[in-house]
Amino acid sequence: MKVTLVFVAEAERVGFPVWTAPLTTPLLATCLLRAGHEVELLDTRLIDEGLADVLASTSGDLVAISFMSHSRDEAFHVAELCRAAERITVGGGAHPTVRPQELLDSGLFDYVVRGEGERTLIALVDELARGGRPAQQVLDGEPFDLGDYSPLTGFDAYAEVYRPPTAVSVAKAKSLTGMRPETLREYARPGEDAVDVSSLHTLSPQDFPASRDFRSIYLELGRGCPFTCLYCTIQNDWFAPKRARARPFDSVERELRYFVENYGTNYVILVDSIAPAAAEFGRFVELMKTDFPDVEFSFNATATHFTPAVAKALEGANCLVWFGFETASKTMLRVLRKPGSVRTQYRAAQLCNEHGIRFGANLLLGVPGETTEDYEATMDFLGTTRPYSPNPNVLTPLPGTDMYDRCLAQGLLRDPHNYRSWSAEEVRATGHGPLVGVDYERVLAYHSTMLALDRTGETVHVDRGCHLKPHG
Ligand code: B12
Ligand code: SF4
Repeated sequence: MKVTLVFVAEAERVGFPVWTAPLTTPLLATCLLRAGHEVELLDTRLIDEGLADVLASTSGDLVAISFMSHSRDEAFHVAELCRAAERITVGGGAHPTVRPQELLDSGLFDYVVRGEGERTLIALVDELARGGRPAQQVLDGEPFDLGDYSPLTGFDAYAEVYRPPTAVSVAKAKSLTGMRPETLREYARPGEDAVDVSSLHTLSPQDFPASRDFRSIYLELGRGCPFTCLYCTIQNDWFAPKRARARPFDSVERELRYFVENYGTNYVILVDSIAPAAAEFGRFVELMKTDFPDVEFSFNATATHFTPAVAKALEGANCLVWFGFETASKTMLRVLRKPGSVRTQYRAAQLCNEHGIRFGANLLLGVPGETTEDYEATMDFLGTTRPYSPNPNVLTPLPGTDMYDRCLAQGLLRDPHNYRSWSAEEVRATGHGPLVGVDYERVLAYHSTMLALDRTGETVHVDRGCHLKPHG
């Protein structure tokens, strides 16, 4: 059977709409191919215009659509177009997992897969290919045996993402930078309609925020997070099992080598919720130090997992650690059900500074009940520890989390059915945020003060949504 796998997400906007190809659909595609099915990939961010025509030109009998909550409306539109063409539609990913009934109630989806899709999607496609029709519409994803995780290879749909072009037309450069064609012509190659992307990297961050050439990939060492942070979708074990599972190291290493050798990958982003908890994390760090010293890598860690042994192993590695600190207020840490304590956060940051390890700090602003004292405790922490990159985010409660349910019950959600993430810019422009009763003027003031502490000296983030930062 032929399957069209569609990834629906928000464009990463700056420079190129997709900076890093997702793992999700290439991994599902690899599993489907291994099971003997045909596959084609589509990513809505790479379609400039004419989505309907592009979809109509695909030929999968079944269209499998992956999306997070904030992209629900676009994903429903894709499903609508496919349904009109009488194709079978299947939804999967974070939003279908937390709100399966919403998909069925829309009448646009034949099936919804909750949680991990590798085995369940194949079982579904196998059955449909045999002419069967599963009785259930909501299928619980059977956890993937990571022992079966084949190394991924490149897919044509993402060729320009794995290795972005070194030169673009003046018209493209205009759309990337918003600069006038006359000005851009000064950067163009003599007599040619081509601007070297390296010259765009020299522009001010307002015009072109990336100051270097990123050829990045996402990579998984394993899965599982034992914690239940109040605001995070991963708190649910129906999203993915909480127990730790490790991917065979050989599979990780082969995938990494493939992308570095074939696409010149120079940045690896581990998507693991807590990378140092992965069984082979130490081996991975060693491999990066010895075989790929020029390839930078970033990963998520909790303060509790950042032990002296981990810090020692990372000394001299070309890496950036992202800590989900969120706050340094004792009260707020408890409210958010974060693992560890303020003391462990100071210890983790201190270990980084002692061992010369660059670290970023994910921070949540606008949590109901947060006081000026709470914000000041976080400012003290940032001022003392000086993360390389503080990354403040406005809290938008995610459906399927206890944070969302509590805010809903207390009548705090401004628009419970709008799942879009709020950026500080949107809060500034509208004068309000996703929650009622939160002092967003104060949120914005701290947001700016935190950003001002940035030490990167270069802009490597996308709208501060941070393309180089998978987050827990
Ligand atoms: C890497 C990552 C990112 C990356 C890359 C995202 C991407 N484009 O691929 C970046 C940093 C860009 C990112 C950004 C955001 N992310 Co994010 N991200 C993750 C993270 C850490 C890992 C995702 C991943 O790649 N996993 C590995 C792949 C193989 O698995 P998977 O995607 O989970 O898919 C599996 C199943 O879901 C299922 N499945 C998925 N799709 C489909 C489709 C079908 C048909 C089927 C059958 C099955 C299926 O099968 C897959 C294999 O098991 C998760 C948290 C986590 N640990 O899972 C959050 C997570 C997905 N992100 C989340 C959010 C909210 C965001 C942002 C909105 C945050 C923000 N405020 O800006 C943005 C939006 C970005 C965008 N452009 O649209 C939430 C989603 C919650 C929700 N209800 O939707 C998560 C769950 C984090 C959380 N703590 O709650 N993110
Ligand atoms: S925020 Fe990180 S540590 Fe907390 S539940 Fe989510 S993935 Fe786990």
